[in-house]
Amino acid sequence: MQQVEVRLGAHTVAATAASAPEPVAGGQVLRGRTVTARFPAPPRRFYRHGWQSWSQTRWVPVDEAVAPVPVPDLWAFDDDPVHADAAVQGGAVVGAVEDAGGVLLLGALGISGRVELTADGLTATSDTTDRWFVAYGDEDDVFAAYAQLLGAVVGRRRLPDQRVWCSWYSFYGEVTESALHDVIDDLDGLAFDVVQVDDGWQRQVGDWEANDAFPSGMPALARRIRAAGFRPGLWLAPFLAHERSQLYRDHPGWMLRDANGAPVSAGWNWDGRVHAVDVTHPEALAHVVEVLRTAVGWGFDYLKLDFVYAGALPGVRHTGTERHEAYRRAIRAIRDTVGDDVLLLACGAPVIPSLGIFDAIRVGPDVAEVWENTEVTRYLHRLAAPQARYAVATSVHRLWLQPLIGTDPDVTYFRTRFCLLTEEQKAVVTDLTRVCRFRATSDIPATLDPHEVDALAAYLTEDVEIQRLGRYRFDIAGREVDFGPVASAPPVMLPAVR
Ligand code: 9PG
Repeated sequence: MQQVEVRLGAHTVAATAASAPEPVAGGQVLRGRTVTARFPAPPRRFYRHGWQSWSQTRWVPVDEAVAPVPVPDLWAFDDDPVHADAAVQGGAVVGAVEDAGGVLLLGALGISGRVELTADGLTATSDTTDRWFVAYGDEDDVFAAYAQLLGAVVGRRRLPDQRVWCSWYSFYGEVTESALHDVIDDLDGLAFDVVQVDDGWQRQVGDWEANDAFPSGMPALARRIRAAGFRPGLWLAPFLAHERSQLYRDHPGWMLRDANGAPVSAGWNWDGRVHAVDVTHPEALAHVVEVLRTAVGWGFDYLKLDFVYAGALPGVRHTGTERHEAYRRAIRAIRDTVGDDVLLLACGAPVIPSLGIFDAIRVGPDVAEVWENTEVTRYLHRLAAPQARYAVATSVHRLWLQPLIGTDPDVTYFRTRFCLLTEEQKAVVTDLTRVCRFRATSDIPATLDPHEVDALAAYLTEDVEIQRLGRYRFDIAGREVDFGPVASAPPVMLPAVR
């Protein structure tokens, strides 16, 4: 390691790296498994980039206390469990600080790494790369330059605007074939591209066959969706095995294990423990790939692959491959199998390792029919739990990814029935879906009032021009929209209960 001076525009930043910095477009490249960049000026806020889709991502005041991820064993989906107890602010792959004059960004030119806020600078470490981009200047410029270089390393896939009807936020786990038949009829005349069947169709998480609520089977449902003029979409969580699944019972040897040989917990959901498939096990990966080949064979060509962080959890792997590399090889195998024409949407996904392979990614936690779930935020510190406010806040902070991948902010609502969001709150979520260029809802026309059906129909066909005016401000078809009050407000939390 050596002390180096890094010229960044008119500024010079002191850094430590393995060798002299190399100039690139918009900044410099530092080399080393660990590098640091010292603050050019006293920092005010730290850009904390969450590990996976649902992990909180925002500008954190530098003096804000670090809230630990609560009970990572149960809620493995909140952030990277490896850093659940970190004592300092940190984020995955990229980090930045804002001072009075600009933004200092330090980001891996690779798929994994951690950037932490230390007393006098940003410190970055990675197991998969020794190349880091460092830049200082205007926020948009430094993030755009990073996205450009990152895309050259990990790839990019551009996605046309999407208009998706998704079953989850109306039916949740109670979805049935006959209910979907009614919805498909009801969607007639609405300009959706995709009708996506979410969680609830499968026998068990891990057993990807139609359950008794889908007596005609999945190929028939895909045909029905397509006959109605929509692209058939399907939800799967291919890297999970529920403790009550056949997969888990039949193939204990395919599960990711901890150092003591016990199956790793991938969280608690569906009324039980879920485990992670070791995607480096050749038979396990062959099985996962076969599941996806089958789904495509049924006629679904829009696949929402959920809870895929399970492929990158820490643990003892069959091959010993680094966890993010293991994840990436598995999703690459999936892409190679389904081909380029199947639209792959990542959800609950490690963000940067998904670039270049997925077409789109969920960029925030789930929305919900409530603005804030105070029990889970205030008492459990779970900003990744479903609630509209933090879904908006995290998604807004991920827009710099747009040149690399489609950004899915989750669904919006037009309905007043079965929804506790105010008109203003629904408008914020709806505007976010416009900015993200990913318009989705679970609303069922039959449960909407006539003026709500009209609003939905207009939303699906509108062609709005969007211009970014600032970190949180946008011009949406001539209207100025400011997400700042929602996105920059600190989370409302009490001391954690652990
Ligand atoms: C299906 C859902 C939907 C949704 C996904 C994902 O923290 N949690 O307990 C938690 C539960 C569900 C969840 C995310 C987090 O939702 O984002 O769109 O597909 O799975 O089960």
